[in-house]
Amino acid sequence: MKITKVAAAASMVLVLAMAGCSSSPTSPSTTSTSSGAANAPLTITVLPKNLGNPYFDTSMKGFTAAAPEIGATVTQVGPTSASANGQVTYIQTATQQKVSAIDISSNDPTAMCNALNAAMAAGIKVVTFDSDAPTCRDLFINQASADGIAKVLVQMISDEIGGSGEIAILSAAANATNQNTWIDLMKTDLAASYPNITLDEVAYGNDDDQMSFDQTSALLQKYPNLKGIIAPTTVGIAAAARYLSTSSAKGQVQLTGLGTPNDMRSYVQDGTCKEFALWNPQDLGYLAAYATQALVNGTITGAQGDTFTAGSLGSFTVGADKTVLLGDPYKFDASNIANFNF
Ligand code: RAM
Repeated sequence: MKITKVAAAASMVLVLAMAGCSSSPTSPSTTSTSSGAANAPLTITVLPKNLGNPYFDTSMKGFTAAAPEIGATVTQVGPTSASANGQVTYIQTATQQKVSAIDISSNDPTAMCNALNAAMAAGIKVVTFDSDAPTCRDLFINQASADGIAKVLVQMISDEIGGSGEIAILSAAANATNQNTWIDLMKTDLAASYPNITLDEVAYGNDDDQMSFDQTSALLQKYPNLKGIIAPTTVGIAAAARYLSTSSAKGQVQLTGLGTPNDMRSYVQDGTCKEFALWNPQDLGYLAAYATQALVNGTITGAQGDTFTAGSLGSFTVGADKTVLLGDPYKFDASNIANFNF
C-alpha cells in the first residue's frame, strides 16, 4: 500500500495563510517553499479545488516536502469555494507570471480549458492531480483507479446495510471530474452486482462543510427509509458524520465514503461510521511535484511507458492517457485508524 509518510518535517515548513484568503487573483493566498537545490529554477503553482479543505492542505504538504528535493519553488493559490470560474483567474495569473508548471485539481472537466490551453501555448506544463481536465493538460496524477475507488465504496455500503435497501450519495461540486467519474462507475457497479440496493439520489454539498451538513439533513428527511450514505468527498463525509453523530439516525443510517483519518477518527470511535477509504493525499502531492519536474526537464513527455523516480516513493511509469497512478485506495476502520495522522 502507498500509505507512507514522505516528509513529516514538511508540516513545519507549511504555513497556510487561510485567514483572509480571497478568490481574487490580485490577492492570492499563497504558500511558498524555496529550495537551495542546484537544478534549474522550477516554479510550480499549485491550484487545489478550494482552499480551507484539509485534504488539499495535506496534498500541499507533499508538494512542500518535494520542493527542496527537486529544486522547486511551490506556491499554492486558489478560490475559497470549489468553482471552476474561481480557478480560471488563478490560471491566468500564473500564465502571466510565466511559471514552469501549473498543478491543478480541476473543479470541472472542461470549463477552464481555454485558460489551461493558453497556459500550455505559453510553454507552461499543465499537470492535473486528484481531479482531471482530460482534454487540456499534459499529465494527470491519479490517486487510485476510478474503478477501484467506485468498487470499494459500493462494497463498503453494501456490507454495512446488509446488501439491500435505499442509499444516497452525497458528492462534492456537481461538475467535479473525479466525483462524477466515480459516481458513474458506482451506478454501473450497483446495477450489475447489487440488485437489492436502490440509489435514491445524488446530492451535492460542493465541498462546503455547511452545505454538506444541510444536504445530509435534507436526505434524511426526504427518504425516511434511507439505510446508507456514500460521501465520496472528504468534506462531505466529515459533515455528514457530524450531522449523524448527534441525530437519532446515528447507527441506523450507515455512512461511508472517502475521508481523512484525522477528520473521521472520532466518528469511527463513536460508531457513526464503521469504515471509509482514501489514499495518502501527501503522497499524491509529492508524486505530482516529482512528475512535474520530470515533465519540465524532459525526462518524460507524458508518453505511455515513460518512467521517472519520485523520491522516496520510488519509480513510476506513465500509463495510458498520459496518466500516472499513485496506488490503491486504502480502507480505514476502528482497527487501524489510530495509526494514521493526516
Ligand atoms: C475532497 C475533494 C477531492 C477528493 C477528496 C476525496 O477533498 O473533492 O477532490 O479527491 O474529497
